Amino acid sequence: MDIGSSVKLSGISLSNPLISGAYINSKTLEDIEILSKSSCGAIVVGSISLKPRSQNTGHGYWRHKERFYSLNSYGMPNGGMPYFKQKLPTIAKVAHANHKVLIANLVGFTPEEFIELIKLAQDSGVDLVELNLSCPNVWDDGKQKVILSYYPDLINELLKKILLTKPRIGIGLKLSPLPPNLLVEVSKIIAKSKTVKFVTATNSYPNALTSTGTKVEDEVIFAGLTGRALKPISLGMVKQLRALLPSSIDVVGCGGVSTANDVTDYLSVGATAVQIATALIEEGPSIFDKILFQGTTRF
Ligand code: RRO
Repeated sequence: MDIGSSVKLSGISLSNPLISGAYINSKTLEDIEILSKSSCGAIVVGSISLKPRSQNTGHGYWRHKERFYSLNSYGMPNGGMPYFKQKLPTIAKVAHANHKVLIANLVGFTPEEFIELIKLAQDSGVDLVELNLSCPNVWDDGKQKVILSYYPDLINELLKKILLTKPRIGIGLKLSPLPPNLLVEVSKIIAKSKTVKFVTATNSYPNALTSTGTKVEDEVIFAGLTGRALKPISLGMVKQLRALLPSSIDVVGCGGVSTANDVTDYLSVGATAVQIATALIEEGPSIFDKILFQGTTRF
């Protein structure tokens, strides 16, 4: 399997199937300038929320000493509408000048907030949006914000409201790791929504702890699990989604990708492309060159 060839994601050509996923260094114009110089096919900017958010206190990121997994609890720090209204058009221009597709990862706390953010992306020259239905680390006053992926009725309501606005931009959903029954239910909603062009599986597994603790501060105890340990779960979800969704909806693999073999694993179960995030933290943007030039030991 050739992982260096162009692919079409929701009708848009990527020079290769490697996408830099939303992570801690994909939130500013300067971050995107750096990622634009890498050899990925597309860049995700975000997560972007309506209001600016600062990082949860504490380190935000922990790695297992043998790198079996990582944990994060950043809490979605980003400049919000004030920053992105000004910078997103330039971010899109920078990505396009470097032949990268630009995907904006958006987080609303109500359907109306999602709709406002979709409009911002549309008006700023972004190519696709990815609605983040899966951020595990947002806590206000000690209470965790709802992780939409686990609430099919709320997803249904959100997609119906978005459809009424007749969005011009292709819309994707980034999901949490889901158990099989919920996955079937959510897939049915996505399949009949007429709103969704791609699904990314998966974001981090919520509310993880290590034996040494992941305590950030008293009210923020848990973190999202990513990296190698997540890959079998995300890979299984991609295969299930590919069987559950119509072929008009693409599936993007995400979880534990750091080698060419990881990429072929996802593509071989039906992913159109893959996102890389934890390995970007660990290895930096040269990860894309490493993957593209190392070749695979299978297929
Ligand atoms: O910022 C975060 O803590 C975060 C986000 Br928005 C997300 O979607 N997934 C994640 O693991 N961390």
